[in-house]
Amino acid sequence: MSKKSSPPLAHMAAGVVAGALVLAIGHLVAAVINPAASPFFAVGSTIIDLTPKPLKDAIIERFGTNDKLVLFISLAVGVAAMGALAGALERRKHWGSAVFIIGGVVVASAALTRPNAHWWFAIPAIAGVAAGIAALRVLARSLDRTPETTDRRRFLALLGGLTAVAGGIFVGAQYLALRLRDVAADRAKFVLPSAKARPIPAAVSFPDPGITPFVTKNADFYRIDTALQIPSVPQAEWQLRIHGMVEQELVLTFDDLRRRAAVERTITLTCVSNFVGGNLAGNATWTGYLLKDLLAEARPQRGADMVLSRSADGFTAGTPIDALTDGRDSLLAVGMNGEPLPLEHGYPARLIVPGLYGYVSATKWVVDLEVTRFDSASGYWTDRGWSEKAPIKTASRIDVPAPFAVLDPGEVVVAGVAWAQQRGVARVEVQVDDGPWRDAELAEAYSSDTWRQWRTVWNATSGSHTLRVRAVDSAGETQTGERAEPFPNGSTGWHSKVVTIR
Ligand SMILES: Nc1nc2c(c(=O)[nH]1)N[C@H]1C(S)=C(S)[C@@H](COP(=O)(O)O)O[C@H]1N2
Ligand SMILES: [Mo]
Repeated sequence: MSKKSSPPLAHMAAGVVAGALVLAIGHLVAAVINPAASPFFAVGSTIIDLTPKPLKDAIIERFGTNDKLVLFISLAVGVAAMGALAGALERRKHWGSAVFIIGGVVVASAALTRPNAHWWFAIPAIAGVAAGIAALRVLARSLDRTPETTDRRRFLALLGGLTAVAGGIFVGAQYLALRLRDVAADRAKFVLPSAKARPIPAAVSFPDPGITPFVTKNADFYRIDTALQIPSVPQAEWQLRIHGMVEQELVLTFDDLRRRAAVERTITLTCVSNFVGGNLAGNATWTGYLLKDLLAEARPQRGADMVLSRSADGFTAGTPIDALTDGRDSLLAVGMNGEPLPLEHGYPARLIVPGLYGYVSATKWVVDLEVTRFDSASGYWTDRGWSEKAPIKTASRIDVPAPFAVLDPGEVVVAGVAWAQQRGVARVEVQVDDGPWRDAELAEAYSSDTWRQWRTVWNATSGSHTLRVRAVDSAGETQTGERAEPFPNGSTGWHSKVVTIR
């Protein structure tokens, strides 16, 4: 039985390398066909769509916006485990190939059920599995020989060589995908329509170090989406179809848009998944077109109460049609802080709706607006249990002092931001320990759709103290202190911070 005496570990290693080759070849073929069909992305996106809500929340809470990295690492571990199993089973009667074929069927099914999939989305999985099986056989054959030192050395060389080849192919495929659809170069050629925002007065900002800037830099703006790879939509290919319950269906290209008047608006965007005190909120100046004008051209029918927006990669959001037509600054945005939209923030076009959380309104890479009804359509997150309608709740945050700061007694600046989009922040109050709530000083309000800076100077005494903040909106409604999780329609509760004074 010397034929089967090669160590199981060697077979498992062979399986892991063959598994890496499945991914690499699949990724390469997908780079040519459609990056969304890559085994890596197809399975990853399917996992994102299927992950139960509580698990997803736990991951986001623990890892924040590194959630995608966590997913990639889990995928790599999963593929390695499957490869090891295949390698171990390949020792007997090529059962390892069966493992790869079953895996291939799962991957191909994931690819075929992606939004916008075509039958050829199965090809990367098939090509990858074929390459993986071939590699597994070659490696197993090399192991099946009497395990003498020279053969062992040859096996290790083969293993190392194939690992390098798999890695090289993966990196090459990434590069090829970028070159074939160089959307960054396309973005560099995008000319923003001219529009002038109302200037931002200096008085909207306090000079205190560490305070959140009034306008968030694009590079610092939070990013939340289900996209494992950014959809690439070149400007020449982009179209926005407005259809459904309308009198006049419209298909708009950028040439069409350039004949219309553009506007610029500063609006604070907020994610429903933001925990109290979290940083999933940002304020930017958006260049774009008023959605109420575009919708008016399509003439929505009576009875329509929702617009279902859809992205190039199949994400959807259901927005009350009123929020798009009631006169607020709801935008089809193409620019962010004077630049074309960054790729990860929706290039070439997205929606921005003041007063609504992003998941029901802010569709990035938007290509389709269907005028419809809440009783006949629903958005991505609504299908997963989040509320159908989600106005942004009044919130306030302490940014200064920094967490766990240790400070000297005396005058200490406490400062931060507060938001209540559409209503506006009228007051901010701060409490030290169990003392009275005192009014903070407010920076000038830019508009009711933007957050507002606040500050107060506290005469700190030695010891450990708890600072708390709450905002009051312009209707006189005080932010609730009742604690609620983000699910299903936004967290509530007062942000507090413990500071130590020497
Ligand atoms: N295509 C697409 N658009 C999307 C999402 C998404 O997953 N896919 N997420 C939404 C959510 S939940 C939020 S909070 C905002 C975040 O926008 P940002 O990443 O530009 O900050 O985008 C919205 N638009
Ligand atoms: Mo969000």
